Amino acid sequence: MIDLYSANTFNGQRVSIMLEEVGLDYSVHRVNLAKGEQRQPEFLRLNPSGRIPVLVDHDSGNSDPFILTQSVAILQYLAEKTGHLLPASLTERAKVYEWMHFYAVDIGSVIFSAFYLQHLCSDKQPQAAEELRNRVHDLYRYFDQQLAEQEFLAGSSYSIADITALPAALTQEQKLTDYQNLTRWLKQLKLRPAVQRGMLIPEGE
Ligand SMILES: N[C@@H](CCC(=O)N[C@@H](CS)C(=O)NCC(=O)O)C(=O)O
Repeated sequence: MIDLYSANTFNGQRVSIMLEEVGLDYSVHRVNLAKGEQRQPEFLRLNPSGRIPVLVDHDSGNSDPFILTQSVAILQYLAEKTGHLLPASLTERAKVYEWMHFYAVDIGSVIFSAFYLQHLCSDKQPQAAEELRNRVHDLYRYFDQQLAEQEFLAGSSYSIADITALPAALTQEQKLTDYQNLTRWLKQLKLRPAVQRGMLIPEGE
């Protein structure tokens, strides 16, 4: 059995899409970020950095429940645990990791920095936030080029690289229409039942 502590954000949705794709049994615990539940002592015992998502695997083979944070590491763990959504060959897997890191580091962290500058920091800097959002938009060009040559981000198979990129790109869909291949990929992936379910988990936020 798996416990997922999550909220309706890109990082949380990655993991819920993955759990829906691989079909493992799991329970969802919604963490209300607006109410600061991520800073409560019981949550900090799971993740001292006070952030979702957190996965607790009671069937890892270890004697204690196995606690894992960082959405991309969780996707990798679940792919290895189940044998799904990660290619068998070393070089094909390496391409999956290349696109996962491109997205999570170069795009995901910049999206967060823009949000921080616009909404969270005490001296708000909307112009700097806008520049970062433009940078993100430019970086999507490389995803578009990649998807012109192959069906999925890291090759001919759907993988955890696609799941890493999907939630944030889906919410930006209307702004990405000049990227035709990315748009084709988004339309294709949002038809997947596991993606549709995962994007709505946890309910209520
Ligand atoms: N790199 C981490 C980022 C986790 C993260 O920033 N989570 C956010 C929600 S998307 C959070 O819990 N923020 C709460 C806070 O900072 O108080 C991951 O991929 O899991």
